[in-house]
Amino acid sequence: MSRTEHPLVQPLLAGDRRAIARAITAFEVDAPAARAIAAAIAPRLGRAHVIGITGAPGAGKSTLINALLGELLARGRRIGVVAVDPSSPISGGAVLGDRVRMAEHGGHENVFVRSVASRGHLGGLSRATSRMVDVLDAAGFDTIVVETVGAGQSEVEIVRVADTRIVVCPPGLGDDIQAIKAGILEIADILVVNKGDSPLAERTARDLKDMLHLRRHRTPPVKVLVTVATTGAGVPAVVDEIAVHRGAVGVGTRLRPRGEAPSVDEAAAAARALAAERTARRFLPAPVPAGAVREVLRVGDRGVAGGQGRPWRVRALAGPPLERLRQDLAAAGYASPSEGAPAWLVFTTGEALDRTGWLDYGMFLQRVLAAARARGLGACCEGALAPFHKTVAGALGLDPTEIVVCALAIGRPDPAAAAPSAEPAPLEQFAQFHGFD
Ligand SMILES: Nc1nc2c(ncn2[C@@H]2O[C@H](COP(=O)(O)OP(=O)(O)OP(=O)(O)O)[C@@H](O)[C@H]2O)c(=O)[nH]1
Ligand SMILES: [Mg+2]
Repeated sequence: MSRTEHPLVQPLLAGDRRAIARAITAFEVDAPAARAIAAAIAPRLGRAHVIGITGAPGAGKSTLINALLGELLARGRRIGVVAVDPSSPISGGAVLGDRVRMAEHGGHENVFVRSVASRGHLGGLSRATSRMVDVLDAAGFDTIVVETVGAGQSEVEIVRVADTRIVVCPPGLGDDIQAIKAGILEIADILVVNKGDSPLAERTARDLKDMLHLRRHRTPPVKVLVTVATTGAGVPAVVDEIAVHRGAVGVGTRLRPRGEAPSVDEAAAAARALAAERTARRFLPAPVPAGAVREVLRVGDRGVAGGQGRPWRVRALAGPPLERLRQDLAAAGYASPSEGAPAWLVFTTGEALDRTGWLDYGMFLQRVLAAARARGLGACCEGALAPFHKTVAGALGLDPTEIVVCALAIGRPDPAAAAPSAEPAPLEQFAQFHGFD
């Protein structure tokens, strides 16, 4: 590999606008230079706070961003904007529209606005957007705003890229709200009802607040704010709330291993993860953050009926303690079905379990598995560990009453080595139906 740095890198890091624009274009068209630039700026990333703004077409996202720019500039920020244009034939004018709507501050030396088409990214829009955010981050913008239309894939992208997600809702009647609820409401860290000058706005805000009650508790709690983007009314409160959220979650979400990203909608993600269940056989060396393990175990433990005891004990191992256990097990003749996992969860029980106890234990394990997968972690069940009880007990200093159940090897799965999914059995083999039509 050449050691010469790409000529765009230094000017880009110095904030040169032409260099920024050219680097973004390189990522947009996936030019050969993109890789070299990405590698050179990688160590400089993670300082910017990324705000994702999504919502229905015409909700006023671009107008709101323009108003936010004014407020953020007044607070001394340097802001980069990436507006993803769906580039459908219908909204073919959107790029121009965005430019006009953000033109007020677009020329300010502390603002850089770039519209990008959502089509034609060889490496995928999500990656391209993420890289454009990287360019702006490396160039020293402390706040980066990404606008996408809330339809299909784009909200997923915003979840990955943004530290703080704002969903902009137009005022509407009940049915519109239901449509919002079905999709993008779940991802919001802050909900903004824009077009507050409409008589329906307050009502919409109330409906949204009611809906939030049905949702899982979030920290910080999701606020519903009303704005008139065209006049700037309510915008300072949005910027205040953005600061609160930033304080709670920090910056650089897109750069963290997926396991550490804030969970979006735990239940839905867990369900999807279950459906995509594959056993991981080999793992990448990336460590699993302790916070991710804690959350996975908390999710697993949830759903226990009130008052019920917990038959499970878990030892989470990484680094040298895990290495020692592995060595002891290998010496005792244990052949692990997994390779290179950066963490193990060793499950034990301190009780003689009856049938109900084992059912509970199995369901607990399944929840842990689903939670791990929902966080982008792969898992491999070390189901044959029980006969090596003595070795494990010795290595971990288990209580004399404790019995080894199994272990889960977890980590970032090596995609090249996933176990083939099991052939689905014909339903008749295990299920009978009685009394159906
Ligand atoms: N009355 C009123 N009109 C607004 C407000 N905010 C935006 N608009 C208008 O709504 C229209 C759409 O605004 P945009 O900012 O382009 O909306 P958008 O969500 O970015 O639209 P797309 O990017 O095409 O999805 C424009 O005509 C704006 O002037 C507001 O608070 N009140
Ligand atoms: Mg727009």
